Amino acid sequence: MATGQKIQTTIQGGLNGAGLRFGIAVSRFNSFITDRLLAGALEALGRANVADRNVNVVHVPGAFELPITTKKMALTGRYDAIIAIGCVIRGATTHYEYVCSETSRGLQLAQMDTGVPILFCVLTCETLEQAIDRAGMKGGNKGFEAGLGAVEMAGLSKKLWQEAVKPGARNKRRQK
Ligand code: INI
Repeated sequence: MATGQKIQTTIQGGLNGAGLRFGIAVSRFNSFITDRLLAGALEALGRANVADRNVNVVHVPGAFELPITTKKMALTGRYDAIIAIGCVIRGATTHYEYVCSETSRGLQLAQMDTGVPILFCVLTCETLEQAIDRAGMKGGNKGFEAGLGAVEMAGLSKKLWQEAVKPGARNKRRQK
């Protein structure tokens, strides 16, 4: 725009999680990987000033159980964002496809139904090596990325909610 006029408002979440509350649901299946993703997520939350007392970790058997668990967690109203951690690795049968598709579909439904952001930190890998790479090796740690994403989405959701309840509230406060 060459008009010199400011015609847009940018709204985004920050990376300071002080005062925000987080839930993490983590699957025991492939725990060699999910333990590392959990450690990465907790490290990210800590670096973002999230207090330990504001983080609850819930353990589930496998990725397939993440949707119902995160939905129940979201419905408590205690969390500003939730991280779903799992690791699905292709096996000899089609079981992998069912677990992957229902887990991703279920997590999307859970966040859409509840309005609470649910971060998708479920690795869907062809091999164990691919999973290891994404749990702290060559591919970084997807748990850490999900932790930062959760802080951003928690903050963004709060801002959008405030905006919906009281349009213009954020801008008025900023002008003071
Ligand atoms: N669960 C996983 O989290 N990862 C997998 O790789 C996996 N595979 O391959 O079977 C898996 N299966 C278990 C599933 O998530 C449920 O816990 C189980 O079917 C009981 O509902």
